[in-house]
Amino acid sequence: MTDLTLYSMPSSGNSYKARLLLAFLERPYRHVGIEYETPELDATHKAGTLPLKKLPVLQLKDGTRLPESNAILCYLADGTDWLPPNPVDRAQVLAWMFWEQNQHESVIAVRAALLTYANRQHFATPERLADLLNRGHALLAQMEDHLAPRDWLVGDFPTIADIALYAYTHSAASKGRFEMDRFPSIQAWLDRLSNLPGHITLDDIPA
Ligand SMILES: N[C@@H](CCC(=O)N[C@@H](CS)C(=O)NCC(=O)O)C(=O)O
Repeated sequence: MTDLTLYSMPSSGNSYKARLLLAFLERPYRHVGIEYETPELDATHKAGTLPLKKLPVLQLKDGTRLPESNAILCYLADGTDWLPPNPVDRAQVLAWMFWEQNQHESVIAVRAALLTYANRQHFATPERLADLLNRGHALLAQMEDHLAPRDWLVGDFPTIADIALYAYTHSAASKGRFEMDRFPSIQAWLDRLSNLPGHITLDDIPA
């Protein structure tokens, strides 16, 4: 029996963030998978299950439903080693998580979605794809410079900033066709995170 229910989209990096932290924390939860472009997603919208009309959503024991992947990470990480208690370190973690949402996701994840989801393909003009590729490489270069002298984004241990950025960076080559060979420090950081005990892949969907 568990107190938590996660509504998540199996193919989505934002939903993967929550599944990944729950796995690292070894927290049991009920999983409700709702995929893009399905009648289940339409029904979920009609039922009003998603407070901000997007997945993932974490439902707590008292019925409270938390939206926004990075807010869910903050909630789950509170009191654990994944969110530092020091206010300065904590603010640095949040800074990377805001950057993930307002810079990285809107380029790296969007190009991957344009190349992956059938109903987005008419938006995928060569000009748009090229623009996203250039902007993505610039963002990845920023991460590369930051990670070159350190193992983790903030401090000496992995935090939820690493999980937030890992979610779409780990598939940037396979889904977004970004040239990840140019970024060896990012590759080493991805390997470090994927070698942590409890790591699951995007495709490890709970039954
Ligand atoms: N900022 C949100 C973005 C969530 C989001 O865009 N979710 C998409 C999947 S990645 C979704 O729910 N799409 C379904 C829809 O728009 O109907 C977060 O980080 O949770």
